[in-house]
Amino acid sequence: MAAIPGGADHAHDHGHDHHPGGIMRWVTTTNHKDIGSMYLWFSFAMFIVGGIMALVIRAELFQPGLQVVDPDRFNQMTTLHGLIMVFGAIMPAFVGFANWMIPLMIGASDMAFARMNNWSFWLLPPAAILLTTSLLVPGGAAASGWTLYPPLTVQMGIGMDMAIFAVHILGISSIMGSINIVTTILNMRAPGMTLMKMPLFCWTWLITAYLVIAVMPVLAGAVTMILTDRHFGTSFFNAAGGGDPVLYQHIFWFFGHPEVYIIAIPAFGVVSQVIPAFSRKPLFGYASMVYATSSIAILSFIVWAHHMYTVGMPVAGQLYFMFATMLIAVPTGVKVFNWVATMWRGSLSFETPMLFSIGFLFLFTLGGFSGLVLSMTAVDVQLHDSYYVVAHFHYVMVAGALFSAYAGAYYWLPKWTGHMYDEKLGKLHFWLSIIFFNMTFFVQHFLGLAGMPRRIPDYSLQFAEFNMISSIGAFGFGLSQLVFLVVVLKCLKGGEKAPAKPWDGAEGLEWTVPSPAPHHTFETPPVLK
Ligand code: CU1
Repeated sequence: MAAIPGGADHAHDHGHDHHPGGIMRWVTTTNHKDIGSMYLWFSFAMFIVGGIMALVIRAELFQPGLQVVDPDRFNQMTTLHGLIMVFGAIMPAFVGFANWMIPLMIGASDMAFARMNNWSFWLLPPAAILLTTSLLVPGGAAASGWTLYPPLTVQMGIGMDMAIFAVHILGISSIMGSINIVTTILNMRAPGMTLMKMPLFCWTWLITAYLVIAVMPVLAGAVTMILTDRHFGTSFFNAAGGGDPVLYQHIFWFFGHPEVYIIAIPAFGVVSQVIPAFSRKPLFGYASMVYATSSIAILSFIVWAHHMYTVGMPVAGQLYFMFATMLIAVPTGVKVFNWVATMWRGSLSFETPMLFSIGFLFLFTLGGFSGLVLSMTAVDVQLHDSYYVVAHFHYVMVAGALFSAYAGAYYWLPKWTGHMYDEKLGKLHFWLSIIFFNMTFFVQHFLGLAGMPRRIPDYSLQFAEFNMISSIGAFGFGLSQLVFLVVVLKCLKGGEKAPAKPWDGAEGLEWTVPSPAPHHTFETPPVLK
């Protein structure tokens, strides 16, 4: 049961209600803020682990020839880097934001299923341990890339089984988290908080949660079919037994494309909170943002085969998937227009959250354009599995999702810790990140256009210069992220006390609503004195 305000001390004095301390507080907590913080710390730890794997990859690719790892280890690094960043770092980061902010934004006392919330989080560490320790078993980790394509994955050692088990656990965690978010938003809004009055971050998570519930079981099915092909004599993906490895690609990408939006849409939500605050204007085109986000989510289900133009599909299929994919540019354009229109003639200021949001706006749009390039079948046949693809999705994942996660973290750090963060260090973190990010990934467009394949530990001499630039950029980017750790630790330890509304502008409801929420109506939003 939720504690009654002012009742906690009483309960403590008389021993009626036991509040465990130390580590048990975190193991048993049902508080949405505690769980949100654990998600965010877990996500950052996984970001470091996945980042170290990326640096192993970039160290190997620093120059032609083999020097740091053998080809098998290299492929294991690409697999675990992808799985850990997608399921261990980015998704938990935004679930952490959801836990912290959604109850505050809609005036709910906590998440709907507070104990399930605890379990959703605590499933993550075992999955992370399975993935990372699979490097130590005979045969090593899965060496297939994060997409786990058969027939390769049907033949690999026990590391593949560990990856399948980890994917199942991660899927269960994110489905439970999403059920919690949907239920909280639909049932626990304060009176007067209609759906179309919700802060946009809540809308983006409501839509994302439906995507998660729809497609995570599809991924679970795909990897389970690999598992039965491996151990129980089925032939779903084995041509010799009447199966088809291309079937796996269809199932995987029916999950995989919506997954891109599971990552991107909460990022849109964060940016849609930050840009209005630092423009001192309400979000431009709120309703159109809701409809555009919903359209993107629906369209994401009908474009999956743009990842598999080269499997030999009929021309009619290629044309359909090409035009359906291009259609997504329309609602995405609406959103970019609205963010720019929000800033237009606003009273702008450029603190770190706003810098990361504007960085997101520029670079995510660039990643969208390279996606449009890849959507064209005739072009994609040339660029498939090249470094152009790697460049494209890192603009979406890093400059899209990671930069907006940083925007959100800097924006809400004063709310979370009660202290202002070090603005100078924050700005330093932003500028180092954006410079080294582009140094790492912009040149990869050229490598791809010149024909360098991805997931290969060696390359011919004509690719040497761009690879060296990319690797130096990657190490710079990795080191720059330690600045963020310093900022957060400093902020937790102390520093200037944060005022109630630190950004002097159009902060959202979450800044003014006390927690637990009051039983008032949001017809007249509360104003903090
Ligand atoms: Cu896609």
